[in-house]
Amino acid sequence: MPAFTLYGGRGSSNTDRVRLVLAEGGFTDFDYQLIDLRKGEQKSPENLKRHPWGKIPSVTFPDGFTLYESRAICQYIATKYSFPLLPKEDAESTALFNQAQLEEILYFADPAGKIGFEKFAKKFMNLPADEVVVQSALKQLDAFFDVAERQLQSREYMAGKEFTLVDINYIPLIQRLFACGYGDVVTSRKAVAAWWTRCIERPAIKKLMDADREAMAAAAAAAARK
Ligand SMILES: N[C@@H](CCC(=O)N[C@@H](CS)C(=O)NCC(=O)O)C(=O)O
Repeated sequence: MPAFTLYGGRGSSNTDRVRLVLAEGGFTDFDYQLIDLRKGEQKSPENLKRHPWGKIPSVTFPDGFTLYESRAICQYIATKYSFPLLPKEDAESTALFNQAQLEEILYFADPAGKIGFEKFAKKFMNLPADEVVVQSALKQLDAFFDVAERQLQSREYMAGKEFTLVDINYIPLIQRLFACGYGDVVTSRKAVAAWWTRCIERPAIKKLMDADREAMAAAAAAAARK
């Protein structure tokens, strides 16, 4: 029996966050169940039992333990299976890690998520992007990456010298920014661009991102043939 089941979906950046942590940890002993967002399966009674907000991802363990919220799932899995993605146990390392986690959630995820929704997700719903929302989110992202640029001039990764979960937390939404044509918020800043390259050149991350890119291209080609 697999160690747990991950309920997630294609194109879901929050699911990808968990998949990236599992890939980086080299962990394959899990079952992956796809929830189809376009069919609204996330709002089904079964999924609501796992995730009271009717979203993905969530994980369930054979003993019934269930968890949602991608960052909480990532942290739990990294702790449970001892992935080297968490800070050292001293108070200062833990505090800096928590600080970096909060910066990602409070200053980055909202504007980046808005661009992902307006420019990426809405395409699949045949809805037009709200350009006012996009422009305002881009301004916030520029301000965020200006700060990140200064920080990354004196550290290799978001929480310090080591690659951690916090760096992975950024990857799916930055991928969406590139997919939507806004990769220059990263590539135009020297230290941020170097950090991004360090992250995506990690073999396990690269392998998963390449596989996802190929799968997306194949799905787009199949849809175009219909
Ligand atoms: N904060 C949550 C966000 C979860 C979330 O918004 N998931 C999206 C997919 S990426 C979803 O399920 N959307 C469908 C819906 O809200 O109905 C997390 O990090 O897991």
